[in-house]
Order: sequence, then C-alpha cells, then structure tokens
Amino acid sequence: MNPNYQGNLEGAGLRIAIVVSRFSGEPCQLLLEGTLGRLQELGVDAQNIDVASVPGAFEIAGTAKRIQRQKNHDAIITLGCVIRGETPHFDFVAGSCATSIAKMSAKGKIPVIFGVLTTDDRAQALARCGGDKGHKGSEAADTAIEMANLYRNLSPTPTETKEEH
Ligand code: INI
Repeated sequence: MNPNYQGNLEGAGLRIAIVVSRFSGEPCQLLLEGTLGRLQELGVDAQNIDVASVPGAFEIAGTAKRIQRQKNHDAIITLGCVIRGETPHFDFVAGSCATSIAKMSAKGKIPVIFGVLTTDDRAQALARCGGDKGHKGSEAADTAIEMANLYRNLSPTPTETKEEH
C-alpha cells in the first residue's frame, strides 16, 4: 500500500533556519558547510536560509525556540557536536540538548531536525562530517526538506492550532 502522506526532496520555495554551535570547531564548521551545500543542491535559495551561531550545544534549543516563534521558516536544522572525551558533563550537555530539541520537534508546527553529533572522540565526529561514516550535515538537510514537505501535506492537530508555531 502506498502511503497517503509523503514528503519529497524539492527544496524550491522552502525557508530553512540552521542553528549551529561552535564549541568543537572543525566538526561544527564541516556540518554547516555540508548542510548549506546540500540545501542548495535540493533547490533551496541561499536567500531563504538563515544561520544562527551559538557557543555550545546547550544553547541550541533556546535559540531554535526563538526562531520557531518568528514563524518565518518551514524547518529548523540544529547542528553541533558534543564529544564525550572533552567534557565531564557530556551526559548533561548532550542529554539536555537532545531532549529539548525532541520536545520542540514533537510539539511545534514545523520540523526541527537533530543534526547534533554525540561521539566518544573527535575522530568519530570527523568521520561523520564527510569521512567514512557519511555526512550528518547533508543528511540533516535531506531530512529537513522531506519533513517540511510532508508537514505541508498534513493538517495541524487541534493542539497545534492553539500552540506556538
Ligand atoms: N558544548 C558543545 O557543544 N560540545 C561539547 O563537547 C561541550 N563540552 O565538551 O563541554 C560543550 N560545552 C559547552 C556547553 O554547550 C555550553 O556552551 C556551556 O555550558 C555554557 O552554557
């Protein structure tokens, strides 16, 4: 049976926001580059992409929430990198970041995509930014476009009509 509702990878006309943290340096920059490149390959106009830069993964969700409230975008992509070996409070930073973004994504009207790497070390992170484990930034772009188009095909739920964007 074919699904009733489906997304697609047509990015033309979509407005996308990216929230990217800077904490780990190179992996974060590579994630951003991969996301921007893939969004444009999928037809998103560069002028329809907004990027917010934040210090660390802990700041991503609050920033994404404020962008969500602007009601100017069809999807938000969150990008960042939390490395276990670089912090004794890995579980707090990674856990709070993932939980807050998951809540936003489930409750809000637009998709919020989780492109935050959580790895044991820097090599594992780099492997996921265009190395032998693929590119999580470019995958996040695909997911954002597919989900934005899927949500356009779905009616809002009764609670969402009362809720924030
Ligand atoms: N932030 C990250 O994005 N990645 C990390 O690996 C990290 N470590 O290792 O601590 C990290 N910490 C900073 C945190 O996200 C906040 O910026 C900081 O606690 C201020 O709120």
